[in-house]
Amino acid sequence: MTAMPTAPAPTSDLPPPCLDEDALLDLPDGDATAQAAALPLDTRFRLRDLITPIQRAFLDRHGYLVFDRVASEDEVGRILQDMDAAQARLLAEGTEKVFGVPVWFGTDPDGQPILQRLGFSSTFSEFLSGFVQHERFEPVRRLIGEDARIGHREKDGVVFNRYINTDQSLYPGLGWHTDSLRDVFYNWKMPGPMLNVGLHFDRIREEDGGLRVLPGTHRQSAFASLFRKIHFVTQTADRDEVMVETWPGDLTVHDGRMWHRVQRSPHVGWRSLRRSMYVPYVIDAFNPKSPDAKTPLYQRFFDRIQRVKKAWMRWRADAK
Ligand SMILES: O=C(O)CCC(=O)C(=O)O
Ligand SMILES: [Fe+2]
Repeated sequence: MTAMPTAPAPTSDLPPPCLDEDALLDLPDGDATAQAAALPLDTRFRLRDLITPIQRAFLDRHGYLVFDRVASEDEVGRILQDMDAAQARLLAEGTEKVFGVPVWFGTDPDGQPILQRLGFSSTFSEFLSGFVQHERFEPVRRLIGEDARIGHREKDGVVFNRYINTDQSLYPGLGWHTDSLRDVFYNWKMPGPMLNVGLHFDRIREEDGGLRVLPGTHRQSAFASLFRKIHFVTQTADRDEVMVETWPGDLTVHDGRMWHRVQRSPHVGWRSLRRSMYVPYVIDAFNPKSPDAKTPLYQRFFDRIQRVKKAWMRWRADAK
């Protein structure tokens, strides 16, 4: 049996250099807007003590930012190790929901259960909990709001994802969606501005599938943000989509109103593994979930779909 790879494969290919902003830190807004507009869509930025005028302008214009390897190789390895431990604990305890949010298990290439989506993951790892609160992320937190905090026990908490392409993967990719739809379901109000912060654990090239975004769609009408595509159903590539190539430890910030998807890997088995983690920054009144929290309606709906999918895949595998 092949052991699940905990640490990412060593990367011999280094990312292209980040944008050199040393001489551009005091740009007036108008100049920053013009410079950001002229940058290629795959520009990689360096996370500094402050979000720079160009970074702000790029985010305003396109709806996302990619920060070069904010987590070290050791940190990436340690978080992945703790998520393996969380998987073992969830399996041993037979846990199906954490704070009311369903935990998704698929089947790995060796026929073993594999954790594919875990909400509130920072409550399973002291290291992860400390890591997401590290001071290097202060500029990101303040970009969201002076009073923003990490919702370890709010919304879905820190969400850890594993995508894998196998016969019985519950989660090989993710169709087009905006994250604001979730807020519509949580609060019953139209999507307002919100930023989502993701950490990426694997080297993902264009040909490996991975994150695709539709730049500028965060500025669309609320109607387009709900109906431009069919949420989580439409999978087809869009002419204007941009592939977000990642190296382990990269951080992305994206506007929750922007359309994005995760393209399924064309590889199968462990080679297709892709791991990401999303950190919720919250500005609303403190509203932590209790261990016996009710499962939100939309999650019950998705969970039902996932269960049917799992039963169908099992039936198909047995029929072979
Ligand atoms: O895995 C990713 O990078 C994206 C995940 C995502 O879009 C989501 O969970 O809403
Ligand atoms: Fe998303």
